[in-house]
Amino acid sequence: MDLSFYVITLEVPDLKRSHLEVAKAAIEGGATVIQFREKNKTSCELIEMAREVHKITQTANIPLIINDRLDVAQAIGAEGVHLGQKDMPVKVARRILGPDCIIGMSCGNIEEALEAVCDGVTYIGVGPVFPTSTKEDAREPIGIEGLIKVRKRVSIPVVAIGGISIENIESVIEAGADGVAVISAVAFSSDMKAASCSLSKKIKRVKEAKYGLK
Ligand code: TZP
Ligand code: MG
Repeated sequence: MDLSFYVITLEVPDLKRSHLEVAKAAIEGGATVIQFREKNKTSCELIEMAREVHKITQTANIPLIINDRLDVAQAIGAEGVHLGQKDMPVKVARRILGPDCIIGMSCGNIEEALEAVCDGVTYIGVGPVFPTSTKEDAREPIGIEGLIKVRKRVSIPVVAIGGISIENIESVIEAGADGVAVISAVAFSSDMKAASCSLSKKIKRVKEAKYGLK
């Protein structure tokens, strides 16, 4: 599983952008995983929308992760779920979803990260690293130093999130993040595919320089 360029979908009505359009452009631009994140729709609507997004992630052969909603993930056969600190406990989710399902968890400090690892998550989302206005109830940014501290203590994949853009993405990879999750850097950009392309190329370039990967 390649978590390096993790794009989270957002509907942007002002720009007439749907989850599907964001996901499509992100995939065309090199996203390696898509998270469907929607907090204001009925279950019926969520299932319908997530199913459409799943069709294109399946064609692209990349995982689809559903934010918060295990039931929606199960209903459409998504590859994973992403849970927050106040969502269903990871152990319960793991019992329901089984050993092969991807389970991610948002963590903002070392304690949360260690607990998530103990509980059997597949990866942790660490942040917000930088200030973000996309998540209303986001906690204080932990900065690159906070990210490095968590990175040093866990050996499972770390996906950095929060305020990541083309300007600061290099510092996040240099800090040891396996992947980078973005919302606004794609969904609010003037050209979503071009923005995704630039981000994914930069991730590859910095990783190759750091780890010597091809
Ligand atoms: N969790 C922590 S920060 C954040 C989430 C969902 C929002 C990330 O959005 P952006 O626009 O990439 O800062
Ligand atoms: Mg959540």
